[in-house]
Amino acid sequence: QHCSACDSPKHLVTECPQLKVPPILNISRTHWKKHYSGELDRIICMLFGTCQTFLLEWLSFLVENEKISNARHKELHFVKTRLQDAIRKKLKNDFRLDAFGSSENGFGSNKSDYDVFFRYGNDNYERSSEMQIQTIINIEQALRAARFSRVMSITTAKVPIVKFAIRVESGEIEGDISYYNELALHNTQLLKRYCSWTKDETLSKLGMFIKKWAKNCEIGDASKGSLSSYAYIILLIHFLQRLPDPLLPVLQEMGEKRTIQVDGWDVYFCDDEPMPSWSQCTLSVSELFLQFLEYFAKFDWQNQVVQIRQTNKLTKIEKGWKKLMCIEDPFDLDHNLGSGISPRMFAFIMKSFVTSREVFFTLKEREGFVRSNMAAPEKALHDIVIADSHIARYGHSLFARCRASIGGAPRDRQCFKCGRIGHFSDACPVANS
Ligand code: UPU
Ligand code: MG
Ligand code: ZN
Repeated sequence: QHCSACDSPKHLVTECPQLKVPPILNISRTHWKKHYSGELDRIICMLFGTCQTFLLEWLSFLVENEKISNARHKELHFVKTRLQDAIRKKLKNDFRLDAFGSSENGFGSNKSDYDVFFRYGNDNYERSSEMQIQTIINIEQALRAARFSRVMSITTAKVPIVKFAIRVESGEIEGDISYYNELALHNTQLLKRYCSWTKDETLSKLGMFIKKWAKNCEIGDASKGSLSSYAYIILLIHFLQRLPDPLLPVLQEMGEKRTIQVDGWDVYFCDDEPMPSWSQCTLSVSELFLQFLEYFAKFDWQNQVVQIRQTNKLTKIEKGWKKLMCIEDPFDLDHNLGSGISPRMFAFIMKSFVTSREVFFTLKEREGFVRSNMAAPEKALHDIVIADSHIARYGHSLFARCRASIGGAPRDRQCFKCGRIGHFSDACPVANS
């Protein structure tokens, strides 16, 4: 009798301590809401960069998640030009580059990577997998020759990419180039449109906070066996669509529905300007964050699929999906964003939801911090700076508490040299490049 999850001879998989998820405690929301939700709101806003922006530069050593700035957009544009120049030297054919992902979808920060999609100008170009890989290798050589740093192609992934880095004034920008990845352009536009449906950038704020929270808990990196940040955004949109007072509509069901085919999938969604005051939801960002954690801690993963394309529920039986976590891509309906999750990782992700919910719910008053003084406009600037740096530090200490109570993520499937999944250390492309 061996445990099929951790290989221990001492118990069966049903008893495996690594697969145990702690129980979900009942916590009174009223007390928390009255006394502490305002502080968490401030932490979330601050990471986003909308509180006291004139102070943020000074605080940037504490706050590193500001939403993408115009200066950053200019730098990204410069990188795109450099990429174009480099590739043009190597490839004879006409081509174009389009940015997608976090730099365009409303969930990007000044630290996000830069995702670029390469295609030949002639759209009828052959797209066989050999052709794809050859193109990726050509791009890799072009970037090496142009002295981009850390250039490396990953041709074994579902979507082959070339990774690169480049120095710019503000530091270093990392990026990925993929080939014929047109659906990603459409899901980028869909996410961006969802962002425009919430007031005060609520969706962007929450999404960026959740991405940061997931990275902090080591559950936000698909290359290391957990979920991509894109998957967390899909979880978030799903949750906001299903609140008693929904914060978001289901855009793929709205408007003058018609079919728009891309790569064999329907990429239609209602792209109209959002209706002001469409939502009746009055929950604050901190309440939404905690309910998000609770929703997925209690989610019926055994039977249900998380999806954002229809109001009706979707079951795993209907899809014929059997994985532990089923998260459907909004357009590529064959793509389960949770397909790479092992039983151990699943348990670890669930534990992160349950435990973080408790950490954030038991927000305690910070030492030496007087809440009533916070917003008073007559308060000296000096005091506001102190209060803001306290808030930022407090946010960090909460994240540290989450990490400490969850423990480290399972690493059993990872290469011990680079920490990624999909190969073992003797075949590590990072160590051998
Ligand atoms: O469409 C997807 N599906 C995914 O499962 C993951 C990502 N994406 C798109 O790539 C989506 O538009 C997202 O906002 C964007 C950026 O994702 P990121 O920063 O994780 O970079 C990805 C990279 C490393 O996984 O490979 C993408 O550049 C590319 N990738 C895809 O484009 C990976 C998986 C994939 N599609 O399905
Ligand atoms: Mg990205
Ligand atoms: Zn490796």
